[in-house]
Amino acid sequence: MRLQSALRDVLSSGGVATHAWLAIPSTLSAEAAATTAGLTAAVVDMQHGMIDFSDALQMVSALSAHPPTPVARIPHQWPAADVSMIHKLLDAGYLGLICPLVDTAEQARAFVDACVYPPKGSRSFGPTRAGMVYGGGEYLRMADELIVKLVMIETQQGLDNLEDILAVEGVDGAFIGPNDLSLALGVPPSGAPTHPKVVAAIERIGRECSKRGKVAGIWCGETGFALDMVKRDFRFVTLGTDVAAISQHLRDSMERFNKLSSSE
Ligand code: 3PY
Ligand code: MG
Repeated sequence: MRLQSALRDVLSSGGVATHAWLAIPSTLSAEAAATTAGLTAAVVDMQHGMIDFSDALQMVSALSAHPPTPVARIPHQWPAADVSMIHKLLDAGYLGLICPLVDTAEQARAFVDACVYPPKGSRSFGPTRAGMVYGGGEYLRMADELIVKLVMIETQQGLDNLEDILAVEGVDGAFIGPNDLSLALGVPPSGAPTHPKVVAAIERIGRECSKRGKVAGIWCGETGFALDMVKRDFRFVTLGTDVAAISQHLRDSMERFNKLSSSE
């Protein structure tokens, strides 16, 4: 398996990276996402997804056979964040990590530090699966640069400290959680917010990222919203989630079934 990251390639070239969001602990749904042509990444959500480390390990094994880059959202924010979980996810072969609810530059620094080998960081060496599947020496040489590190801005404190957080070396960009951000601003949670306060915060985060050449990303609950965000220079957007895909498909089928059967 060649050590390469579609996500790093797309982000470095200034392109738009689309991703699937996975909350179901399943290699099969991971493969359904990973075989979708054109998708840049698949994110395994260990914060709100029903996924623990042993599921995440099976899922990265399934994902890494396909072009989209395997990314994980770690389960806990700082100070509860478990550095050894970060090490294990990277050792398992994840090539991107997302840290939820980042409030301060110190937290962003601690996150990056855990993702990067000495002398720049303090990641412990032992890439048990990553070294094996991505080719040992090549992995050690490339890992720090290739692994995408995104911090989530979704709290009032994160907004207050935005500039300092984005200034942390090694942070590739900000990923917005629109639901938590809405709640933080006193607005009902939404995966496609329209409230002016939330829209203004999203625009500010986008602007501050662009100024510094960092990536702005956002979790999107609707495709139209994702496209709208791309038009505003957001470059890491959600195209769909496994749970919503199943629910939506069944709702559509039920509606069609009921319509067809009542017209007979
Ligand atoms: C949010 O909207 O708060 C998220 O973290 C998306 O999962
Ligand atoms: Mg959130």
